[in-house]
Amino acid sequence: MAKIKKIEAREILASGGAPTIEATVTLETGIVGEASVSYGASAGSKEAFLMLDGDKARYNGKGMLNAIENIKDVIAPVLMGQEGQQNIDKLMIELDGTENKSKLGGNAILAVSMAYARAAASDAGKQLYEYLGEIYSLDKFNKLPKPMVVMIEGGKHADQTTDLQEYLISSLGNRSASENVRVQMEIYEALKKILKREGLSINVGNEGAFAPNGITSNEKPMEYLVEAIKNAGYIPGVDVGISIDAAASEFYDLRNKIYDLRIEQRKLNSEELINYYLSWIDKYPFVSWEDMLSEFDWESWPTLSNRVKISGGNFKVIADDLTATNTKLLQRAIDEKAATAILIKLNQAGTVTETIECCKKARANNFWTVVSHRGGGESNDTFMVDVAVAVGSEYIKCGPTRGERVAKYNRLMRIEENLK
Ligand code: 2PG
Ligand code: MG
Repeated sequence: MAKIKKIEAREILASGGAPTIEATVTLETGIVGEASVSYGASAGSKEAFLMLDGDKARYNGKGMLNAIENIKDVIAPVLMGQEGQQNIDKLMIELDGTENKSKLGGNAILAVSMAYARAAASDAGKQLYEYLGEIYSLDKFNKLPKPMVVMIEGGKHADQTTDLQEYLISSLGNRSASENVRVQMEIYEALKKILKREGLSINVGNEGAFAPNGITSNEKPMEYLVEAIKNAGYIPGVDVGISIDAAASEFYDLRNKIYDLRIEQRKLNSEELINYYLSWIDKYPFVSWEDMLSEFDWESWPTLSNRVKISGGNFKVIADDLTATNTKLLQRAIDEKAATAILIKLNQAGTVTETIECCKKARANNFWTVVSHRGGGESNDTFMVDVAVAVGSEYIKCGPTRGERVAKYNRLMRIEENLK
């Protein structure tokens, strides 16, 4: 029996130096589960509500004491003596009663949901990914997710770099998880040498990827990545490929329906932007393109997906801000053929159950899932890796360095060892 006896919550620091919520759930058996929530820098508008205090006298308004109070005063009394992940999540969703968890805060609800999952998993003597697989009746996985590693970052994750937010290396082939991680890190080192040679700084951004300023075009980083792959002794398109996350909502001027590519001093409409992207297709071994268009430009997404296909682009079009780990939005993307893959972030959904349900729907419709870290406020928690393993995700997306990022790859390698 995994009945809840006690729920505690507190502020701890996330990667950006502002607080996040850590929750501790104690079961009647005395078993304890702890978890902390991550949140983004370039968050989409459809995500579960991130409740911040807004009190400028504390952490510039970014405190989370109000959300924590909701856990202690509103959520905890209702959950006492309750058990079962789906039941716990449902009770919190009902208690909140809003579409986007704005009453209690998605951060409050998710912290409890994740901490309960940890407690229940250890109560059952199971690894978290095993527990998730069992309670959500997921198919047994036969492969581990591959790393999709942010190598160069710009946009909102850095200062004065590219307009596009992320340039990533995605593992290909049949290497083990630990070998994939090794290959990625060797490419990261090779990239460092190239950037130094080019006179660019090797400082890192929010996600531990290089964030050199002074890059003159949005295409340049892809040239560096291809060179880095080769210099490290690997074959582009065979051992690893390239992914991009444009995070295009961030440079979309909603009023004028124009994309503003600042470093190239170009303002493009949707059609022009798509043509600009398509000119890259034959030059680079792409694995995926994420959020290449704004979440407020839905009608252009099917055009992009279709034009990628007819241009011979054999890679995935990933929706992130567009779908926000929300099954209704995912359904719309499926119906309208707006994308072919979905980024999965626990805090976009706001409960473990909704996150997994979204992954299941994606899988049932042949969409890839890519479980992702967050930019601005990543916690040290590795829960996302267990989700990725449990749902048989194709990739996990995470930065290459900084403690909160390497923790994810370390968890993946430990899981691989467990499975041997
Ligand atoms: C993204 C994420 C993670 P953020 O857009 O995919 O890289 O960024 O968490 O800032 O939204
Ligand atoms: Mg994204």
